[in-house]
Amino acid sequence: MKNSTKLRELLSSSSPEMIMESHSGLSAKIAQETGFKAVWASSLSISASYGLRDCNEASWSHILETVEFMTDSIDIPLLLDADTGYGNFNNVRYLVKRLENRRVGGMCIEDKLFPKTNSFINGERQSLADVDEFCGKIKAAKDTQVDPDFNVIARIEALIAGYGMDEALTRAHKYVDAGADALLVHSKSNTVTQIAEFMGLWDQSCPIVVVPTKYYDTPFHVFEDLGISVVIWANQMMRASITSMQDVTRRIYESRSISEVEPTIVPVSEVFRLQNTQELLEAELNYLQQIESVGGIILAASKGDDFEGLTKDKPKAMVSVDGKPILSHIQDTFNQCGVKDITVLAGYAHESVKLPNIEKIIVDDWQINGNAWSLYLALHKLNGPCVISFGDILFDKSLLDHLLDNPDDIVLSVDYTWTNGPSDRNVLPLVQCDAPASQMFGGRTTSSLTSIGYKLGESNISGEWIGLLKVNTQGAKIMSDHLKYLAETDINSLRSMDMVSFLHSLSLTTADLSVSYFPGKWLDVDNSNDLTRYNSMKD
Ligand code: SPV
Ligand code: MG
Repeated sequence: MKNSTKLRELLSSSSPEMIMESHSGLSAKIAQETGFKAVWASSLSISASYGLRDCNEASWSHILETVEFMTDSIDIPLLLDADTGYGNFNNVRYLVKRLENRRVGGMCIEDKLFPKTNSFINGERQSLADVDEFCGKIKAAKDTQVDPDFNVIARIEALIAGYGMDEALTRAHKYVDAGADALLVHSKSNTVTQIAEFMGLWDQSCPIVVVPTKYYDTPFHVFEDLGISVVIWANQMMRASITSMQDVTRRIYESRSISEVEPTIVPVSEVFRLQNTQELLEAELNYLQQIESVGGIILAASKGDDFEGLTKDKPKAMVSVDGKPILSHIQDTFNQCGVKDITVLAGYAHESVKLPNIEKIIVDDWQINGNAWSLYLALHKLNGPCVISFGDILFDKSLLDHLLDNPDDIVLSVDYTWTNGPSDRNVLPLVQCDAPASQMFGGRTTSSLTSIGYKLGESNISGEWIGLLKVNTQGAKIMSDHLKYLAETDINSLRSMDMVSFLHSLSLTTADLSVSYFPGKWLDVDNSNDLTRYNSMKD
């Protein structure tokens, strides 16, 4: 049903209906959720929300813009408080067109002069519009509307301006004759008596709307007894928000903290709900190119025996390098490359592995279990694109970018300049590949892995695996299937297996492994010498 028709039904219903003030998309939505069947776009409230006075300081196009946000956020009809129509009959005609285009159910125009002033500010000193001129506006509005159900409500200010009951009644009849669909009879009396008197004299030739801002303690049944059609609660949302904003800002100012107010205000999630954020998230799935999120698994269970006192109460992954733990460096590099969902396998002194935004899986018996076992414990995380890293390496972001750019299923980061590494290292995970890296610009940066191990013949070594690899969805499946296979066939050997042996076993059975060649720019942090080396590398 059209908004205009819905509003028309409210105006003509046999018992009084309520319309709630709103002044923004948000407040309109709240009114609708509460159960109100229509909203009053109040000039006072909209002006106040702009920080302006209610005397046409806000231009009519400002008002219409707000109205547009309001109608967009609700399905119930909006009745616009259109002041005097923002000019003469011609402005009214233009206004009606614009309102119809915006699915506004109706407008209320008041018989005062432009620019008008709010009725409660020296109301008795305000001049009324000439009756015939105002009837011309009503006629112009009715002649302009295309939708026969669009509602034009004429507002009578005679009682407020001190012109008396006769004037109010005369105007009421003339406005009905001019085509008004309903009349808003305004009163600033503290009691309903003035309205009651009017209703006693009124011939019921059209619906009557009231705004009991000043006679607020009138019981609702009185409106019913008087034959009122619609009661507008004209400004309570705006006034309530002022009370609330004043209270909350004062408390924050005085306590210099937001902790006291936090439990008294809605959570941010409620704001998101009112904004219908969920709909956007769902639409994004439909319309935005989906970037697969890449997970990160960091194998950091071991102690690191060569750090002496440094690993007394924490694993080597938590040893500080350049002011923060190695693990934080890895996390930062992961994050910079878009790897956000990070899981750490912690064993030795696992309680010391505390970093924000990292999920921790605890590896029991870390002394006897190898890091392939750690990976097995993280099987549920190996269900899509993923980067797997040792917890004791530092590497440049460009290295990870390069790795992630490789589309192959399982790709190992390999340093082809491995012979330049520190000479005090003994067992290195070396790889042999189909083709060596080319150091020429634009040359070979990837190859297929043929063998991985600690003891490869000196010849044909293509490089050193640095302890970093990535899998795509297919690679993750291949890898987790192999882990499951090992667990089923020989769980004890899986328990003691390290990653190099695991990758070797993987390469022998199912998978094609690739390498992403890279020259240096990483460091295996195994002892205090490496820490010194890191610092000198930096300098
Ligand atoms: C409004 O809400 O802006 C009105 C009603 O026009 S009143 O403020 O009572 O005049
Ligand atoms: Mg108003």
